[in-house]
Parts: sequence; C-alpha cells; structure tokens
Amino acid sequence: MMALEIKGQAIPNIPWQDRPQGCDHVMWRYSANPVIPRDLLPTSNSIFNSAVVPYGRDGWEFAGVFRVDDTNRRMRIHPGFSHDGINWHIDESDVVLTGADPEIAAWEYGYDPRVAHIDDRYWVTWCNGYHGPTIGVAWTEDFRTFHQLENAFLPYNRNGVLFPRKINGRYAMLSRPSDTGHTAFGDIFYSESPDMEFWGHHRHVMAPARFEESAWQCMKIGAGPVPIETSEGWLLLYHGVLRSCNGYVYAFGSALLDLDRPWEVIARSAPYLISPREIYELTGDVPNVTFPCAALVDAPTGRMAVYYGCADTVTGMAFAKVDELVDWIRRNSIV
Ligand code: BMA
Repeated sequence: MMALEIKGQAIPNIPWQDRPQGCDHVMWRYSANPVIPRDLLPTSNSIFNSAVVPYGRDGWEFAGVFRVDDTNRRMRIHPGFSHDGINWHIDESDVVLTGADPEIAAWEYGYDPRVAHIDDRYWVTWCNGYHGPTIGVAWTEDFRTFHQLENAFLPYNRNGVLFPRKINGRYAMLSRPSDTGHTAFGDIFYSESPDMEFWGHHRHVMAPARFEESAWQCMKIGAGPVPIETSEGWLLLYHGVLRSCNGYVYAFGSALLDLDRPWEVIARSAPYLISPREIYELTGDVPNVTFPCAALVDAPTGRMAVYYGCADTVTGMAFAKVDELVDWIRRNSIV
C-alpha cells in the first residue's frame, strides 16, 4: 500500500463500523441502514440526498443540511445536528436564507445540498429553483442563519460541489449543466471564482463512460461529496446513471483529479462502489437510487464515512479507508 497523505482535520469520533467479516468490497454499508427514516419529522415525506460536516459547537459534534421533501411534496433544505453523526435532530422548519436580492430570494425549491468548510465559513450549495434548476450558494457559521449569494450559474445546472479550499487563488466548483427535466445527459465541469459570485474559467472534467467500458456511468454523471484532498490528488466520489428497461439506475464510483488542475482526471473507477442492492435502495419514491452528497474523513486514520440518499426516500451510510480506495481506483481505472 502506498504512503498516502490526507489533507484534512482529525475527526476522532467519526461514525465508523469495521468492514464485515468475509466482505472484500472497498466500500461497505452500515449494518443499521438507513440512518435517517423518511418520517423523522411530522411533515416529512422523505429525507435523503443530504450533507454533513464536523461541527463542535453548541454541544453538537456534527451539523448538516438535509433534503426534506414534505407531505406537499415540496423540496426543501433543513438544518440538522447530531452528537454521533448517526442519530440526527433535524429542524422542523427549513433553512432561513437572508441577504439575497429579492429576485433570487423568492423560493421555488431547493434540493440536494452539499456543505464545504472553507476557512471559517460553511458554504452550502444546492440545486435552486430559478426558472429551472441552477446552483444556489449561501454561507453560514451557525447552521441557523444562511447568507445567500447570487446563483452561481445560469439555469440549467445541478450538482454544484465546492472544493474545500481555494485552488490557484480562486474558489473552485464542479457542476453539471442539465435541462429542465430528468436530464438524459450530463458531464462534470469545473469553474473558478474570485468572490463566490462571478464564475468562469470553465473546464471540462469528465463525460459519461463508454457503455462497453463502464455501463453504470454511461448516461450521465455528477459530482457527489466535497472532494477530499490527498497527496495523490483530489478524491472525488460521483454518481453515474445507467438507463435500464425499468428506468434510471443511480450508482456511485470515484475518481482522482489533479491537485492544481482539477479538470484533469488522473484515474477513474470502472466498477461502481455502491449500486442499488439493498431493499431500501431498491424501493422507495424513486426506486434504484444511491446518491452520495457528503463524506467525513478522519485524516490521521483515513476512515471515511459516506452519506447517501437511498431511493429518494431515506439516508444511508457507507464506509471505506481512503488509502485502500485510492489504490482501488488506480487498479481499476478506465483512464
Ligand atoms: C436527480 C435529482 C436527485 C435524485 C435523482 C433520482 O435528477 O433529482 O435528487 O436523487 O434525480 O431521482
């Protein structure tokens, strides 16, 4: 095994479960999945594609923003807090956004949030309704008040994911241009910004894979959790979609991106890490969906805990060791 350095903080209390006996997969599911049930709130229809970070404040150890679809089937984002990263206290009301131009602030819908801790702020990006889906941006220090900026891109765009630090002096974001519907295409692009408002320097990162090579990611792909910085490159988890005779199937895999030029792909896994298999991934409001939006990493041990939406209904967790994962990507790369 290579000596891999992980740039990030220690999370000694990271949620964790050892790889089960007899399992030889590089990533394994939490045995008590799902960790967040659909009806945790009195008015929730489903709680899934959600993002968490370490947060040692107000007596909590972790905080996050959660995709909560309510019983009107409106898509909303709610703050949540946890002592152990597994049992969550999610606010009944959705996030309070302040400071935006009223034109932008008019709330249509918000879903699939990600959170990046950059310097002393937690930056939230999400799929924000503004004449179609685009990328909303806000920052918070306390997960109570969220300061909203301009939308990052023109519609239509989804899966906006910030890097956890500036790259070459600018904020950096991955995103996936799309359409107004259930987009049947999609590549991952990279963009830079000096101020989190104006985005440019757009670069192509990855297209869907060739069907013959890696079918689970042959229709569209989109960035998942905030990338993890390692000495081998940025470790990216991303979802990929296959169109079966029964509809879309959402699995996820991973790639390594160049540290200084993250639009250059060093390696990319041909096999998936997780694909719908368990009953809570196979059945729900949208069957056959595993959709990662966050990963915690304890830098000293390389333990990684991934949060992923299951069948657009509940939230599950999976685990891996970062050094084993990087090694696995390199050994199974289609690049
Ligand atoms: C995508 C997004 C995700 C969802 C997925 C599967 O377009 O809406 O939130 O998990 O479809 O329905």
